[in-house]
Amino acid sequence: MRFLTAGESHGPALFAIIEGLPAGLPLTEDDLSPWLKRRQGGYGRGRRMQIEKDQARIQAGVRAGRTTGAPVALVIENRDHPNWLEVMDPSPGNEPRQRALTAARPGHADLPGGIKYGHKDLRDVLERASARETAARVAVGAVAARLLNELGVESAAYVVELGGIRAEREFSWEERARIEASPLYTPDPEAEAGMIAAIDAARERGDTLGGVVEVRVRGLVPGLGSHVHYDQKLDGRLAQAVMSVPAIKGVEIGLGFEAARRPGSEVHDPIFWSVNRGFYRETNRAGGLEGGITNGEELVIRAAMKPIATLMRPLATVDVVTKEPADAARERSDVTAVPAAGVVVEAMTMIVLAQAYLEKFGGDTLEEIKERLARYQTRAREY
Ligand code: EPS
Repeated sequence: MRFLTAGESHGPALFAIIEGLPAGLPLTEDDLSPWLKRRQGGYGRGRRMQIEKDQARIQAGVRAGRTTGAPVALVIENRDHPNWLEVMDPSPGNEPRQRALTAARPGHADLPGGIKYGHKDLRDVLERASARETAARVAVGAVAARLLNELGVESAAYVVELGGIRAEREFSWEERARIEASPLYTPDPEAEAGMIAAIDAARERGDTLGGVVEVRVRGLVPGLGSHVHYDQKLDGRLAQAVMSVPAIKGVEIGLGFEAARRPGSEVHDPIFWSVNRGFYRETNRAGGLEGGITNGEELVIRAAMKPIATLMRPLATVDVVTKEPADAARERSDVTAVPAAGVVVEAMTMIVLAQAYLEKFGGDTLEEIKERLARYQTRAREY
C-alpha cells in the first residue's frame, strides 16, 4: 500500500490517492469523519479551524460500501478557498502577486524552500508546507485504521506534555473516549487545566507552544517488520513516518531516551511463558518492538513537537527581495496544535502498520488476508 497527497492550504481542496488496498474492505465516509474531526480539535487552534469542516469524499475505488481493489481517491474541500480565489488562481497573469510573502518565518520551510525552488514569493512554499496537508494524511490513516480494525488492531493518541507541563496520570484504554472528548486530549485533567492556562498566556504574549504526544497500538501480532535489513526494521520505518509530520523534532519508542540513562537490568523486559498465555512480559519498556520486529506487546511511540513557527509577535528576519531586516510574516495561526499532531502521528503510525500487515499477509481480498493472519496466529501461539 502506498499513497500520495496533493493540495495547497488555500487551494480548492486536498487530495489523496491510496493504492494497494485489498478488495472487500468495508469503507464509508463515516469511517473517516471522526478522525478528521479529532484532527481539527484541541484547545489552542486558530480561526481557520472555525472555517473548515473537514469531510473526506470518496471519489474512487469504493462501491456499495466496499473497496474494489482499485486505487481509492479522497478529496477534502478547503472551505477557506473562496476567500483566496485570486491569490491561488493557477492561470497566468496573476501578477503582481497578491498577498505575496517575502519576510521568511524562522523555523518554517519559507527560506530553505525559497532558495531551493527559486521562489521570491514564499507563498509558493508555504502553501504546500502548511500543516493543512495533514488533513489528507489523516484521511489516509483512517483508511489504514479501518483495515487494521478488521485485523483486530486499534490505536489511541493523547498529549503527555504541553508548554512544559506534564500529564502525571497515565493513559488507559478504558478512558479513551473521555480523553478524546477533553479539550487537550490528555489523560490528566489536572495537568490539562495548567496546559490551558499556559496556552492562554502564550496567546497573550503572541507566542506559540510545543509538546509531546504519545500513540499506542494494541492487538498487533508479533513478527511485523524484520531484523534482516535496515529498511525493513519497523522502528526505523515508524520513526521516518512520524518525523515527517510537520514540526516533529524527536521520536521515541518505549523508554526512548530514558533507556540511555538506565542500566540494562532496568531497560529490558524479562520473558515469561505459561500454558494459557504463551510467551509474555510483565513490563513493556521496549514499547512493543525488539530488533525492529513487533513482539506482540503494545506499540508505544512518543513524538516531540516544536512550537508553531508563525508567531503573532514576530521574530527578526530578512526580506528575501529587499534584503532589509524585517518582522517575520504573520499568517493567522494556532497557538498550539499539539493535540492535532497526536492524531496525525497516530495516522502515520497506522499507515506504516497497515503496510507491514499487507507485506506479511497481503492478498487481493480482505478475506485472504484474514485467512493468512489466522493461520499465522495459530502458528505463533503454538511456537
Ligand atoms: C498553518 C496556518 C493556519 C493553520 C493551518 C496551518 O492556517 P491559515 O494560514 O489558513 O490561517 O490553521 O492548519 C490548517 C489549515 C489545518 O487544517 O491544520 C501553517 O502555516 O502551517
